[in-house]
Amino acid sequence: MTERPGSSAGRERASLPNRASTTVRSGGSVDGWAMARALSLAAGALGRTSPNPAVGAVIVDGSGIVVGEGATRAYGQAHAEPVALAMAGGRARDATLYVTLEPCSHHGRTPPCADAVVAAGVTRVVVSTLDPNPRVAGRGIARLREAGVSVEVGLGAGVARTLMAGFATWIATQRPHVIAKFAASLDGRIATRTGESRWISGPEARRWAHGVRDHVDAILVGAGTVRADDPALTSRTPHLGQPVAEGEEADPLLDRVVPSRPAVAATHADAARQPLRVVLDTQLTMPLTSQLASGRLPGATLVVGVDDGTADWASRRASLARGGVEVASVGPGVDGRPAVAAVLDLLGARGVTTLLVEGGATVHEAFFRAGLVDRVAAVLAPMVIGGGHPAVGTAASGPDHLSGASRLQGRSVTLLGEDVLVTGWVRRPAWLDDAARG
Ligand code: AOF
Ligand code: ZN
Repeated sequence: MTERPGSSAGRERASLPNRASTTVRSGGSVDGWAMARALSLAAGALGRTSPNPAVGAVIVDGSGIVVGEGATRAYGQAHAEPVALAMAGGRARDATLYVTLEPCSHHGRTPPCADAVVAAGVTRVVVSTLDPNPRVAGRGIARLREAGVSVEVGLGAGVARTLMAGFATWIATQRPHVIAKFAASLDGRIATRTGESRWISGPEARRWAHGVRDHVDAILVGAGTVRADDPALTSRTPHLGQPVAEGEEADPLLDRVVPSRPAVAATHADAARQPLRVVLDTQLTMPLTSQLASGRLPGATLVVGVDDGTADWASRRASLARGGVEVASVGPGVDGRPAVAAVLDLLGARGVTTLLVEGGATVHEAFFRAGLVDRVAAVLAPMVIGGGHPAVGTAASGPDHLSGASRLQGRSVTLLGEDVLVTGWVRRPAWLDDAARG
């Protein structure tokens, strides 16, 4: 199954309004645009389903009419298929289901989707990718085939897997997928020597950054960043870019593919959710007057320190707790700060599948040094500061040799206004490149 290059007709269809019974007009393969729509729905649910993967499903009847569609709901609630099947009702009989992940075969928090698909009389299922969850891993497809349903696997697999990189990492390691993000000058600085940082990147890049926050599960910064910038770490610009068009690459890190939320938000009880905010603060010395400690922000804040057993630490913990901040302790790393691997274990146990690390330099360095960065998103602004604070580490830290540098694979370069966004993988999950099986 191949994906055709995006056409204007494909784009138009892929952005059809979120309602059933939309007639296919002309040209293009039904498979192509229907799966593009399913991928758009999946992308729209990112950040609202964890630790469940965000999946999209579209049901098309024999005359090419969309009779149902849906995306995974919040964790513990419906998977994508039952949402689409409920919309289709009796019109699912003899129809084709397009779904970005293999329908599940297990009794989890919800009954097996594969059984619901069979019971509804769907006769053909087009799946982007198998489920990396070992409880499913091909069994959903086997179950469909045993029931006489025709199943094809692989359409849109690259896109679907990129959208599910966080889930795949979490299911394999019980830790989140880590994206290190920073905005720097061309000489790699995030502030002048006096600490001035507003603004190095332009409005488009800042808007993009809010869009990324909207589909990660958690954002992490160090206490130094809280002191220097007093950030809110909320997502305030959820509407970015275009829906996924037929044949187009979709990537949650790239502006143009983050779909507008409204069509999907209507299906989500927690549409207004915010990512978990995480602060690494060894001694809990972040200001109680900071926005993050104020208790006035939507969503939750978690401060992770290293409990030294002193009454001081306990009393600072109590002060933070009074502002509605949760405090956790993990063991120290070599530098006495919270061991970042332990932080990932803690977040993974809370169902965080994708973590956006926003700095500052010490925190970034800790994640790079521990080899725990999966992906980098660097915004480079067309200016040279000529000194000041580096984005990662210090002039005195870091590897002795370039062989110790984190080189990026699978790079993408995108213009964001006057700035350049460079993304790439430091550790590319093997799952992304597995040949689609089926
Ligand atoms: C699907 N469709 O939309 C999603 C699936 O605990 P449960 O019942 O919610 O099951 C969670 C698992 O189901 C999850 O780990 C993944 O394997 C699969 N997710 N499956 O058929 C969906 N989100
Ligand atoms: Zn399911």
